[in-house]
Amino acid sequence: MSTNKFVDTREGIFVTKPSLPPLDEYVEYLRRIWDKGILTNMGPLHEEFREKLNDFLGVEICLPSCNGHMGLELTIQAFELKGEIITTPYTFASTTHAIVRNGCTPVFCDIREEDCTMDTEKIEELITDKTVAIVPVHVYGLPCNVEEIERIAQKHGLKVIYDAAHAFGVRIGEKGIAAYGDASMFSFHATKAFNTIEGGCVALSDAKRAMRLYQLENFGIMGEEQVSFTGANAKMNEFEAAMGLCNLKHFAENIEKRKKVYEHYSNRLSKLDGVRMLTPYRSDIIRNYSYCPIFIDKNICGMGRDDLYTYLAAHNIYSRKYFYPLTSQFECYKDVDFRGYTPVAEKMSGQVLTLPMYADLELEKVDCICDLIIDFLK
Ligand code: T4K
Repeated sequence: MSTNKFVDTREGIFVTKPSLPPLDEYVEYLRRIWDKGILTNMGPLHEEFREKLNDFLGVEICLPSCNGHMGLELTIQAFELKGEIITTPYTFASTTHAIVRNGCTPVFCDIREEDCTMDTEKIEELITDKTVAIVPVHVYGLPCNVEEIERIAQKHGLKVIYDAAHAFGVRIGEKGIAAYGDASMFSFHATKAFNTIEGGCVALSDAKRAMRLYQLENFGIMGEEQVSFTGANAKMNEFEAAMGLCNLKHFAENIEKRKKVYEHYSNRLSKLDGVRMLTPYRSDIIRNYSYCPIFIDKNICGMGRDDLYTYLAAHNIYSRKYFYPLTSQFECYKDVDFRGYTPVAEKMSGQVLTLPMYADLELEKVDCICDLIIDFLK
């Protein structure tokens, strides 16, 4: 049997690199796991991490999960949604898959050029009597227009479940991002600004739905002899919770480092002809600098995004095209006619290149990457 190799083992600078805590801090937690012999199934470190997350996100209920995707998929199930769900195709496979795997139909709303989030002016025209929810994406950690989404959802009686996979630690003014919508899913994958190796969490305020989600994460088991729901296995294990407890201590410092990297890129690239970077929809947003997307306008630069991607790769700089193609263009959906006209999403998807971005990326390396981009576009 041959296996696909997923993890990139080339030498070079990659789009991201996981933040790891000092090893001895992690080993301290490992000792606790060894002492107790509890490795998973909502053990003591899971519970400690859960409480820390509640405080950090400023929410009453927050449930860790084995990854962000299962958190989102099971949240849709916990809310018992059946029908059409308005979402955007400018996202990772997970968002659309979570909707489809629940037997719901995604209806694609276009995005805004300024920040690639859902264009709230286009939502209402997509609502029908089958619409049950909106699943917007805080893409790259840039918040959607949460006030407008809330207004529309209340007017039409729709649930709002945010794909906040990229948005851990983001704030809108005084409020943490998890305060908005009926639920928000955060991803703690190795490639994210905050990681638990694999992992994620869902913040939500409805205690009944939260209890359902908790049970769905453990096969729908209610007691030793009672299984009430067709759940899955989406529990975060103790090793992941330990990584979360360690990384949380270094999160603020890591975001400061990311900010420096992002601003360095921005100073050097954002004013170039034909190159654009994104702007949050409000000036009081505290960002987490999850990603560094730039958009290349071929009509102005002469060269397109794909040319730049190849050029950088030839210099061992491995950028990524997050998010190309749109999820609506995936092979697995080629025979499905999902509703939605998304020309802006298509345009942005054809122009985007996400540059290497991580806390320990040296500014000299950022300069080398910028020099290559500037030389290439000349
Ligand atoms: N919603 C949105 C909007 C999302 O973006 C995601 C995930 C989800 C939902 C679902 O959340 P999770 O279920 O994943 O928690 C990566 C991540 O696997 C995925 O979490 C992420 N979004 C997506 C945007 O990116 P790939 O397939 O591009 O990852 P991969 O393995 O190519 O890694 C990218 C680069 O990172 C590599 O070139 C090298 C570096 N890397 C990667 C890993 C895994 C490392 O240096 N060390 C590592 O351990 O999907």
